[in-house]
Amino acid sequence: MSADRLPSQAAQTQAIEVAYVTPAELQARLRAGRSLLCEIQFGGALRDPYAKHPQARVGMAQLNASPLIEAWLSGQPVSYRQAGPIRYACNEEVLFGCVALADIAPAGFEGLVHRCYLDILPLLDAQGYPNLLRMWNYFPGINTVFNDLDRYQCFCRGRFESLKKYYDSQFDQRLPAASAVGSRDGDLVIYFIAAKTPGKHRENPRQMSAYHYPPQYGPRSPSFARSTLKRWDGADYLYISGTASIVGHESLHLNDPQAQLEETLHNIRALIERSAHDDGVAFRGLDSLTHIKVYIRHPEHFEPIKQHLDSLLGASVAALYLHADICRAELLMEIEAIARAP
Ligand code: 3EB
Repeated sequence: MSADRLPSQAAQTQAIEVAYVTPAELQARLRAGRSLLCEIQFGGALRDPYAKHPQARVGMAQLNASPLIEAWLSGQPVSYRQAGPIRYACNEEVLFGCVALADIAPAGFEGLVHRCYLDILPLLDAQGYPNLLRMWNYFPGINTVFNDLDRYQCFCRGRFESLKKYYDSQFDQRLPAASAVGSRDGDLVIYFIAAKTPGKHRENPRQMSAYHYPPQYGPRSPSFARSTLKRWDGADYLYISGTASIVGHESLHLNDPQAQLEETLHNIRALIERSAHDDGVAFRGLDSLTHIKVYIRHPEHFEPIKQHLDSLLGASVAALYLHADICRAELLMEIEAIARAP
């Protein structure tokens, strides 16, 4: 159906696409008629602090040579709105939202997360985009311990309580794909894709569902799906959550970045293959990846990781490399990705 559409027509109706681009490349896309759904900058300062579109700055340095913007674009007209601290952009199919909150003192962090999620969820219902597909969560001090829990565990409890309260008996089925990663400084930044129509949340056969992790990882388990499959704009998209060297529920290959990378890729391959098989989508393993974000704890691991990924995936995959803390102290890296078919 979309194959006999002219590319220009398809581009005009495109609901959503992501681009990792320089500011100049972004300007070119906007001049070509694209609209911004949201702009995320890693490190540095906001390009245009008074822009009308949703945007955020994440306090995370980029390891790539030239700094890139994560730009979420639409070929359809977009309207911009705001509800309290949540800024969002809507088109015919998606609502893209973004919140940046000054990260308050340790004792208040869990409550901040809880309130933030309880602001987001009813807004999505009220606006008619009730289906969360993908969420990103960034905050500083993710491995810092406060009152026997680290901030990731505090985050997980705040997120769990709000999602459980809101989704109730549908909790397991409605959790979206997500990333939760530690920044160096700055705000708690949460951004998300919600849609009028649902996606399909898909788990990884090699990993226990994070929402079933045993209590050794924290009093409330991480509330996210391993991936979300969504068909739009004439193609199938698999939004793959942050993925690390975890098999079952255990971290593997401590202190071995190369082995962690290979285990992570094994997990991503398994997710893609599971969806290809169960959903009958024509994914071709890692060849179907279009975008990756690679979070690296120690900058000295960047070169070997990039070399490995370049030789495995080729130059056609857009990549962002970020200096970040991973939620478990023993994890050295994490990769999130998007796969597309055809
Ligand atoms: C894991 O598999 C590694 O808490 O939202 C990856 C992706 C991870 C998302 C989240 C955590 C999250 O448990 C960490």
